Amino acid sequence: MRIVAADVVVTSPGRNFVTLKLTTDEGLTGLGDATLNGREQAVVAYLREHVVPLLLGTDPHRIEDTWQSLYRGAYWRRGPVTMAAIAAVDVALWDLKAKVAGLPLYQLLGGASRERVRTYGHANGRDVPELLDSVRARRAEGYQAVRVQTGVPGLQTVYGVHTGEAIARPTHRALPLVEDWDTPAYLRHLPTVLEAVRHEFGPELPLLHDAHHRLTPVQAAKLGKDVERYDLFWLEDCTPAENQEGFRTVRRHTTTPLAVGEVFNAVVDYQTLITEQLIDYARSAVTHFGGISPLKKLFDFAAMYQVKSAVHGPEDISPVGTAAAIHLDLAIHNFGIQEYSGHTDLTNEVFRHAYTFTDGHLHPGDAPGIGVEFDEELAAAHPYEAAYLPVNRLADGTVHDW
Ligand code: KDG
Ligand code: MG
Repeated sequence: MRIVAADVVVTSPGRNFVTLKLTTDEGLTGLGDATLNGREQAVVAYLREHVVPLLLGTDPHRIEDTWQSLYRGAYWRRGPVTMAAIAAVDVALWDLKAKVAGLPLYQLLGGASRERVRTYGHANGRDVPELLDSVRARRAEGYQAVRVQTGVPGLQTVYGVHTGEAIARPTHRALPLVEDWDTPAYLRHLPTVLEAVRHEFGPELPLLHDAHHRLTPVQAAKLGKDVERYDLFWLEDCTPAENQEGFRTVRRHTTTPLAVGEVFNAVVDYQTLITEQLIDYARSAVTHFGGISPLKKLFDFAAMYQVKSAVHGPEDISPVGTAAAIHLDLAIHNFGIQEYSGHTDLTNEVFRHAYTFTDGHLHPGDAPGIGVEFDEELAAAHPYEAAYLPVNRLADGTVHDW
């Protein structure tokens, strides 16, 4: 079997998604997600100009060899654009291999290690009453674990809070939305929010919170300590993790569980964090980490240190990337939780998928491959729209981590 076509399609059924479709001489197709929020066209060019010519005529069964040749053969290592492009190829090849076998992908990854995959959903509000309503709404949808984000008094727009032009949804306009940030105000406010949520919903509901890379290690350590009594399932991205050693300070001071990794794209990014057991959950996405092959290796490595999986699953991962994650989640032993925001009805029409969401849990379904069909005609009716993620500034105008 040979690859005879490799098409890269950008569609925007509400937001942009980049999809790679590989076709074989036997007429089989495999899909991969290459969406890099706010930088989509860079991955499109990387795939079309540099990767597709290398794939045509090759044997799609040679997944590891293809991965290694795209990674090592480029000489230039890592980076989100490269790794999103390689991820799309890797997932499309796994999709093809599983279709040839006539099996859902999780069967090729070792088979099911559980019946279904626990998820968490996103609750948010500009203030506490709005947040409490949002938690109620997520619970009514079936979620059994909830991430809570609120506005901060004195700030106009804060990460994770829908204010019309919402969270990780890029705004379709020429320049990024500018948000504001004040770390001391946030550190004072968050414990009062968690107090209100625990008071309303009791001690059992698993609660998560995302600090979105905004704190220094010592600020993160203080926050972790201050919120210990609210028993978070995790505190996410409490400090920028390129400085892996920074987590030593956080870990030394708090028993609040820590989750990190959505902006990482290689196993080595986690080396200190995992070998020193500085985190509890590894949060990379199939789509940004080079695909299923390296993410499986990461989780096997993490398992030796009792670190669990928590695959990144916001709206900006397409249903193709989501499906790939659910197959992996079902198969690995050290599964922790899966982030799941769901997609709009239109997105789910463009990407018809076999995975299902019931009682806060996902199942990949038993269709051969990853179980996603791409409606290219509908995709073409919703072309690319230029979009940026927001940027963050302090009161004096200094750019801060978003
Ligand atoms: O594109 C950026 C988003 O994927 C990110 O901001 C979402 O932090 C995020 C999360 O935890 O889902
Ligand atoms: Mg996050």
